[in-house]
Amino acid sequence: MNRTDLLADHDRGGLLLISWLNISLLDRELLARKRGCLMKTGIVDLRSDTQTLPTQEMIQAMANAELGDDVCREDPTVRQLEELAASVVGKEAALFVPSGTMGNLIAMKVHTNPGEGIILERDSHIYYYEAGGLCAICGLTPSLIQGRYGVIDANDIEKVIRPTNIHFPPTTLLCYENTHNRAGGTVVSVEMSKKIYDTAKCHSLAVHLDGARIFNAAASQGVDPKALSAHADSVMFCLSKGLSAPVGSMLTGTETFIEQARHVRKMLGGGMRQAGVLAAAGIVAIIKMRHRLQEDHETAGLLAKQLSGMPGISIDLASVQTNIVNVSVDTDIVPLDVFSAKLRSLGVLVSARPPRAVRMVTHRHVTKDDVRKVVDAVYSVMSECN
Ligand code: TLP
Repeated sequence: MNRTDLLADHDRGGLLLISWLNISLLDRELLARKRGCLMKTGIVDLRSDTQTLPTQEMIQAMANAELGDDVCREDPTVRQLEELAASVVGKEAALFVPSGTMGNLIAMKVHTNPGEGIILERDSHIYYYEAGGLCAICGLTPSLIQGRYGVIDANDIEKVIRPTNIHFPPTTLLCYENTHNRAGGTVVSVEMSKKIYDTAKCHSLAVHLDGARIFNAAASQGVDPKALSAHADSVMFCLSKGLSAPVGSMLTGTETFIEQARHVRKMLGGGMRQAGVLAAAGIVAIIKMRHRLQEDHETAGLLAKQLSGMPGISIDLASVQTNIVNVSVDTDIVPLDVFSAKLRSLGVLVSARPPRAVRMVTHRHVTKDDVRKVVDAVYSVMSECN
């Protein structure tokens, strides 16, 4: 990237605060890649599948999208996306929301009242990564269950439901996650989903599925996503992860639920105006991009196999079921931050999972050839530190 290019970006308002002299070579490469949308630069970015950039087809669809004010329900492209999203997971209706976090938050708010109790897996995204919204905004008290590979055992649900008693918050909602992010993209089977749902229903609980990566879950089992979403009253899924849309998630459920959700979305400031410009990319994500996810799973499997067994590295191969690989590092050999920094200097970006692991996520921009580069980089860091 040269100075002229940078200034051109500067003119567009994209890089106002970044001076040419202050950005590292790596940052320059990252910027170049972002500017070029899909330009390959040699960096392997495994931090998340949220790093995927829109496809050319998405950009075209965004440029041509028919628009209107979606707060007034006048954006035809958003309406089309919502119908498509509902049908793909077999629900009556859907709502386009800015993020997965907001989708989960709205679901909790609609299903519960402040002062009630919610059941979650101990490492679930809603509990661990969503800024405490369940307590701060919904006023819920969480009861946590330790899952196995992120999957709740239905028998444990009863153990955390408190009896009806003046001292306890009444438990009204159960949320589960498929695939489970922190457990390593692990999958809840159709059978387990049914057991969880049936048990929750025996106790009159509402059930919400954080299906940010439900299409990965479906692809890895070779089932229709509807087979999984059937075992939840509401389902959230993301368009902006492995599916490559730049922004947005879908919340789905009954018509009544979505009507209430639309109101809560407005309350939270998530009502968007000409959002069809984003929804257009979401439509391509659902129609096209979900069908290629198995490729990412194969790349992750290859990566995991090639890294496991390397001195100082360990991977639970049973946890590698979709596109996430949790890699444990012997921190007596190399501290985690040094490991990540050294990989970064070799052009491999990972996210830290302290105290002893990093996460590597495969997606559309990570090829099977890149796996070689990552394996060589890890080998080089471990040999240097040993
Ligand atoms: N996960 C992100 C980070 O927040 C960790 C990632 O890089 O994986 N549910 C699940 C299971 C998720 O993995 C995520 C995002 C969300 C919800 C929230 O989605 P966004 O980021 O759109 O709010």
